[in-house]
Amino acid sequence: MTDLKAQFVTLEGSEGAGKTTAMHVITECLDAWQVPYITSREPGGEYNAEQIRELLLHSEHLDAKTELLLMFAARNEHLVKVIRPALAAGKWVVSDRFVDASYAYQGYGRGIEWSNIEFLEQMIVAETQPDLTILMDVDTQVGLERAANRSVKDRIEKEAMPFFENIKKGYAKRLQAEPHRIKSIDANANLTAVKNDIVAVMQAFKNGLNQ
Ligand code: Z5A
Repeated sequence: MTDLKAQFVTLEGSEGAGKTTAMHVITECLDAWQVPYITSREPGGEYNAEQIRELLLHSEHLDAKTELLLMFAARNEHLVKVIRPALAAGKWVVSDRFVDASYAYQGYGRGIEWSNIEFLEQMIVAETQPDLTILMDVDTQVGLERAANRSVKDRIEKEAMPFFENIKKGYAKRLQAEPHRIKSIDANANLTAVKNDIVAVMQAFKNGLNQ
């Protein structure tokens, strides 16, 4: 077991970006480093938050502001009951999506003002910011073609192309604002190339911790 301080790692990307594969690669790195960790996801990752996820993904209609507030309500449960206790116990946390998704989806996708999301971020996330975010950057058309193979689409996945183009712009804005934390991977590439890129990002991150 290595003595690396527990880190908070998040995974982001638009529809069909390949986050499932990315999650496997990240946990393989953590296994190899012999660090304790948990994996989780948003919306969800905790009992109440999973109930909210059901509402978010399977309700017939939700107003955009309701959607935003529910994302942050779920996030608060996730933070208070899972993320902060794990980090305090010395475990790394790897979350499939976190607050950047709210800026991309509710901000750019739904058109909610950035300042409203910032307000909620200060209130709910506060100092529990990710140390590293891996952004799976896929062309919208490629991502949608990959995701088209899914048998059942949830409420958000049913959105049309322009919505997902806006998501991509939202993530690009986050990347531009925080290039030290967010590392973008070309998720259009073949699986081997994507895996190698993720391992390289993880290794560089670990090297930075050792300095
Ligand atoms: N949401 C939000 O609006 N606001 C928020 O604050 C948060 C979330 C936190 C649920 O998320 C929804 O909540 C999500 C955003 C919103 N809605 N959407 N859209 P989720 O993470 O549970 O659902 P998801 O975005 O649909 O992700 P996913 O299905 O878990 O992962 P993915 O990246 O979209 O896809 P994948 O399953 O990893 O890969 C798709 C397919 O492509 C699969 O068959 C793979 O084998 C294939 N694939 C993957 N990589 C490659 C490469 N490199 N080459 C070829 N084929 C590949």
